[in-house]
Amino acid sequence: MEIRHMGPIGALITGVDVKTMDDAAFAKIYRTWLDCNVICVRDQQLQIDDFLAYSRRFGDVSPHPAKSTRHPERPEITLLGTNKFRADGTLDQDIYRRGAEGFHTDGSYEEVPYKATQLYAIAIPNQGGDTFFSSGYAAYEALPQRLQERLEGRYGLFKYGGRKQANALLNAEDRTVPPVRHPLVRVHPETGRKLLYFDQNKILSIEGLEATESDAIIDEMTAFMIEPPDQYRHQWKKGDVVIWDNRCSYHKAAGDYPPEQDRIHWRVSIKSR
Ligand SMILES: O=C(O)CCC(=O)C(=O)O
Ligand SMILES: [Fe+2]
Repeated sequence: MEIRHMGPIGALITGVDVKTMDDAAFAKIYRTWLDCNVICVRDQQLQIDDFLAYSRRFGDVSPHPAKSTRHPERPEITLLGTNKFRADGTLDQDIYRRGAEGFHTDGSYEEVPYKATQLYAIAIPNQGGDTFFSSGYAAYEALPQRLQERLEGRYGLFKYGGRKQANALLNAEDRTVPPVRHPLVRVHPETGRKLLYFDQNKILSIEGLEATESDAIIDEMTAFMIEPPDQYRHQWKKGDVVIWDNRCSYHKAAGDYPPEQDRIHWRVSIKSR
């Protein structure tokens, strides 16, 4: 097994088969993942059960609330990039640009947000379609001290779709779930490092602040998230298995590939046991 560090975050792992990897090899992968926020294991040939079995080594696999994009027979699997053309031939932007509306974390609308998200590349376009990652640790460190102090001990209110109510992928009955609260400055449960937890697409407000200050801080942090520090840009190859630590990372899809080409992933959300 070879591990190549790709920059301040991100590692590329080759020379291993996740289907047959022993516990010692997995421990090394897991440690690298904690250290690097996001890892790619390249050149994997997986069936759905293989992908789920490997994913379960990280935690419990949990079906995504967007039921319309679940695999028809395997609800734990979300399909990214399938059915992006409607019956009338028009492009469904909610599917094509899923995850491309800025750096975010997954599942901040859940009581316990996902530990990790993992994607397996089934089909990759010949241009565009990269995924960007960045680090919640570096974001916290780079935040102006004034904001670090203002946010310490404070909670954000989060809801699927956020202030824009961008919830087209949810079934109508799933749109009324109440917001949940999460501390905005957190300590990672495994690494012990301090991080900024923020999601511009799902945050509604910061608890305990006047609306004007809350909105101003959210706008300032959203601007900061346009180019957060410590980024890694993943250029996909078919057979890549990429997992990010969703507790301390942000990500976004580039959303820029030729729509007539396929870009398809299997995706799982993973929770802590
Ligand atoms: O398609 C991608 O590159 C990432 C999409 C995304 O945000 C996600 O799967 O959570
Ligand atoms: Fe995402």
